[in-house]
Amino acid sequence: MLEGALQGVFTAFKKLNHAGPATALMVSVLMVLFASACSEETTPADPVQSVAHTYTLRGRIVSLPDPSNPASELSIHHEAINHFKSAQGDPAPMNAMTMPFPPAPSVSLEDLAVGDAVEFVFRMQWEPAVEMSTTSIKKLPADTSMAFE
Ligand SMILES: [Cu+2]
Repeated sequence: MLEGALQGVFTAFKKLNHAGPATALMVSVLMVLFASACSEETTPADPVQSVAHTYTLRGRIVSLPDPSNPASELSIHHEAINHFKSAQGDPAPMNAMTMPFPPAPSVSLEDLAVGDAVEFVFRMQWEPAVEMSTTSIKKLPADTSMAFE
């Protein structure tokens, strides 16, 4: 899905480079529409726009980064994300699943353990480059149960 979205953008930019003024104008108009439909962070003056969506999610920690193992990572079994959006801003609901949630450098995982129920903020950036980051995370009460449990 990510690759498809990126492909579309690259194709659009390629066309933009070789197109005449009318087409370039049309593409600009489309990009403005796209930006306004697609929320939180946009920088309209920039030819390569930033497109990102932020979600507050719940899940259970499956693994934590281990400094002695570079391949280790924060992964979380997250609840379904029914309001997840594609790069174009279209609904792209995600089922509950375990996946990596790379923490932003400012985020501390110190108090967390595998099996903890957590609430966390996930930022999905699509443009100018695909980038996923967990911008905050907090432990929920031990008796919290998830929708998938
Ligand atoms: Cu997922």
